[in-house]
Amino acid sequence: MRSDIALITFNTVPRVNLTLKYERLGPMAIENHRWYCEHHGYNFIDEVPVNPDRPASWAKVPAILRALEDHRWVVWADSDTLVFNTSFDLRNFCDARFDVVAQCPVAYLQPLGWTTEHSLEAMRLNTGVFMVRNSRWSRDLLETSYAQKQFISSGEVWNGIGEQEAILEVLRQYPEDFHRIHYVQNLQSHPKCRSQDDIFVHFYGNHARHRIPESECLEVIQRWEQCVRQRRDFPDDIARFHWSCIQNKSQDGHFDRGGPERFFYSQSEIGIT
Ligand SMILES: [Mn+2]
Repeated sequence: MRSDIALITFNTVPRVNLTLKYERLGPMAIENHRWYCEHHGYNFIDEVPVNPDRPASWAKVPAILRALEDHRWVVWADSDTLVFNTSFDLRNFCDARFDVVAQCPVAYLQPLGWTTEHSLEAMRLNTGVFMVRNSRWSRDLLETSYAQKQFISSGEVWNGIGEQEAILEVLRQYPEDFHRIHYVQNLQSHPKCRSQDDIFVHFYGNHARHRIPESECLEVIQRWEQCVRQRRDFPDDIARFHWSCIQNKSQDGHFDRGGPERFFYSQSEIGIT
């Protein structure tokens, strides 16, 4: 099938796998995105070569470059995102005056208490979901970012640092190019702040503190999986679902990245007391 747009989503279960995120949410996201692509006629790519010398998150950069060889626009969506607003056609965002389409960082982060200045300084581009036009500038951005080897982290558990920091660093060096990024309002949102029109919801983060018994997490996740299979709207317990995906299976606290407040939730939002 030929298409002007490709959407890429790649999931891999890490060798040291401490949460349900990549084993359960990842495959759900692949199925959900595949169906979204069929619905709108986008090419769907879910096989991506991984360079064993870097954390898997880096694989998005060469994968996008490869897909740009035969598409006018390439959409990247992480395997921790789900499409909620399936009727929205991403072609509405394809505007040749811009090279990158991204969620407006201020709209994304303000509900979480971030100031405008801090949002723009710290997260001018969130690479969880973004769109790239096939242009010389975009290819240069991706190639230069991939060469920023100082952002390659090591350690058996990924610390969340990687390709986004590399891309942000390159962007910071060329402020005169900021206008090439087209900020839109509803491309992706934090689960806590989702509005009706938001297309992707990003269930970001991992290694949250163990707070919900695993049997309860599995019950929540199974209900959500069923909605993906049956193409139904997702349930209302979005924060509890998020937590069920990102919390550590074990209580030992070895890779504990924090409790609910660290992820902008209250205890009651994730259904604990
Ligand atoms: Mn993500």
